Amino acid sequence: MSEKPSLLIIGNSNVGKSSITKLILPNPRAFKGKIGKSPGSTLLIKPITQPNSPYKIIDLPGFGYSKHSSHRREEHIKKQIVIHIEKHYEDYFFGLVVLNILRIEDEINKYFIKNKRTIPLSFELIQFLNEFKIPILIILNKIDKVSNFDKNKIINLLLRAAKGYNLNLVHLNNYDYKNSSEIPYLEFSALKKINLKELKLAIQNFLK
Ligand SMILES: Nc1nc2c(ncn2[C@@H]2O[C@H](COP(=O)(O)OP(=O)(O)O)[C@@H](O)[C@H]2O)c(=O)[nH]1
Ligand SMILES: [Mg+2]
Repeated sequence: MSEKPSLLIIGNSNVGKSSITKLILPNPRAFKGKIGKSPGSTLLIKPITQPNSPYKIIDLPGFGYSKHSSHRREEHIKKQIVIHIEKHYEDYFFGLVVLNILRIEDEINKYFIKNKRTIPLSFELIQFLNEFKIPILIILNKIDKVSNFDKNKIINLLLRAAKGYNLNLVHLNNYDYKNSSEIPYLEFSALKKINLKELKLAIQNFLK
């Protein structure tokens, strides 16, 4: 059934998954998905592909909690994601874990600084994808919304916290494609198309 390999785009609602999907399609204008609309709380898996794209894109919600649904509902979605990945992990050649750079400090403070026995949900998601050997790139989206100073501060905090969970994050520019023990990250702006070329290149590299 899976003719084309799949690219996973995963992250909480409103982080920019649909915006990024649109940017990496060969024909962005033909993109039918909605930007800025949060999907229903059920997991709707609708692969997005275009005739001249060598892969299909599957957009999934992250492990996070949103204001709009109950904790129980979110747990249910998380379970569905787990079931989907367990069943289809072999179809995925690459995954983009999309984070909103503005939300990182809060998440790390909540889970890492204040309560050392919990794990930030983004890290839990990354470890989960790691277990299934799906190579990932962490996209720190919406960097157009922060100053350079704050961007560096947030990234340093993220790298330090990740180390605490044995996750070695390196900038995509310093990432060694043969060393799978490191996880690359890339600061990004879907709005300003910052690092779009680098993202497309990374996808091509993993597609090989
Ligand atoms: N400032 C800024 N806004 C963005 C960026 N990426 C997405 N957005 C906006 O964030 C909102 C949610 O984007 P969307 O792609 O629908 O997120 P999704 O729910 O993860 O699919 C929309 O209003 C987008 O225009 C970005 O890089 N910078
Ligand atoms: Mg979306």
